[in-house]
Amino acid sequence: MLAKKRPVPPKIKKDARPMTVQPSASDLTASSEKNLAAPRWRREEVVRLFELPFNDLLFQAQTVHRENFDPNEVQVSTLLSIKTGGCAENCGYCNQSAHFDTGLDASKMMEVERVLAEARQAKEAGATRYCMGGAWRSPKDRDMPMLAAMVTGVREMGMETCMTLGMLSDSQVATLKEAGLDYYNHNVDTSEAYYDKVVTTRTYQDRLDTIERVREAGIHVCSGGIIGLGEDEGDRADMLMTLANLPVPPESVPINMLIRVKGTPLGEGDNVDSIEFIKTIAVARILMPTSMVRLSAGRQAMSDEMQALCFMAGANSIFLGDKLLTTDNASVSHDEALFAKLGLRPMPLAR
Ligand code: SAM
Ligand code: DTB
Ligand code: SF4
Repeated sequence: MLAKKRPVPPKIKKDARPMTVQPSASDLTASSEKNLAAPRWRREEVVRLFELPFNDLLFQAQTVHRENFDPNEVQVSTLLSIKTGGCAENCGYCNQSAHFDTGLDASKMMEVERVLAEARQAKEAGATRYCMGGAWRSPKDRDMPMLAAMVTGVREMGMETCMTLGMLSDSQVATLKEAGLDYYNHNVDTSEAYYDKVVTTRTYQDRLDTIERVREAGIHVCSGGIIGLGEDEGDRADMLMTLANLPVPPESVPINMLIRVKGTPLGEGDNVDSIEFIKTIAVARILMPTSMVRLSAGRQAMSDEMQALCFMAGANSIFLGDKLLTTDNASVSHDEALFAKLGLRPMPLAR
């Protein structure tokens, strides 16, 4: 279990506004109108950040981070695949697409009680948010009562709830909101220009439409992307700009390093450059000062030093648990040792 004992926290200006003001959900209407005239971030500003010398970029990101968060606290989420494989979409990175033969065993949706038993264990291990993922293009309406029961049950344990189920209709969003869903994960994954190199069974606009639906229903948005799809720095800049210029930026921004899965179109290729990955985290932190930036998939292949630099660059959330959805994560015992070495503490729940 991750140590929860907290020394006296350093003085953080909790009420300090970020250098670039990020609106709250209640500012939505006013800021959307403003945004029509002027996006929060212009492309040349974002490109300039990527072009900064590494030390300057990291210093700026760490400064923004300290203005908004306790730099030694990391939010801890745990993932569970509640419906695995057989997905109708053709995302070129994914183990769970029915379009590729990766050797993964597909399975039906898990029973509610089994999900709740797993969630209980995650809570004991130190998670404050439980993220349930379903390999769907979109869930069926007949699945919704069970999904709602999972949300309610996890919430009753005192954890935040997150789901990622693909595209949602208005009524499905309403059902999840009513059940008490705190976050919905729906990644844009890359830039709009690069999107059809990665997936062709849906459009970028489909993604943005679901994000907007979730936001309008008052559910917090979790949206980020993957580094290592063959995109270039310009695509990374565009992806982060898309997120940061949403009427309200996502409260959670997962940055995944591609896990190459054999049998997928992206199964073979060069490793992502570590410095490029860390720079992407830093730019995400600067563009979205008050969001949780999650160092997501790929940590099992990262050295402790690389993860330390990601935390320095402003990452302040991880997935804890030996498994992500279908692939291996860094082990819980390794993460406990890493937290101890770096003096990191799990972030307490705000509720
Ligand atoms: N089907 C839903 C969807 O696409 O939103 C939910 C599950 S999907 C697995 C959630 C996210 O996991 C993807 O958007 C992608 O960012 C990330 N992901 C999936 N496979 C990955 C991989 N091999 N490496 C890194 N990230 C991955
Ligand atoms: C996110 O951005 N990353 C998580 C979560 N959101 C759902 C998923 C990572 C999946 C990695 C591949 C797998 O385990 O199947
Ligand atoms: Fe399906 Fe999601 Fe995998 Fe795409 S990323 S194939 S939508 S499970």
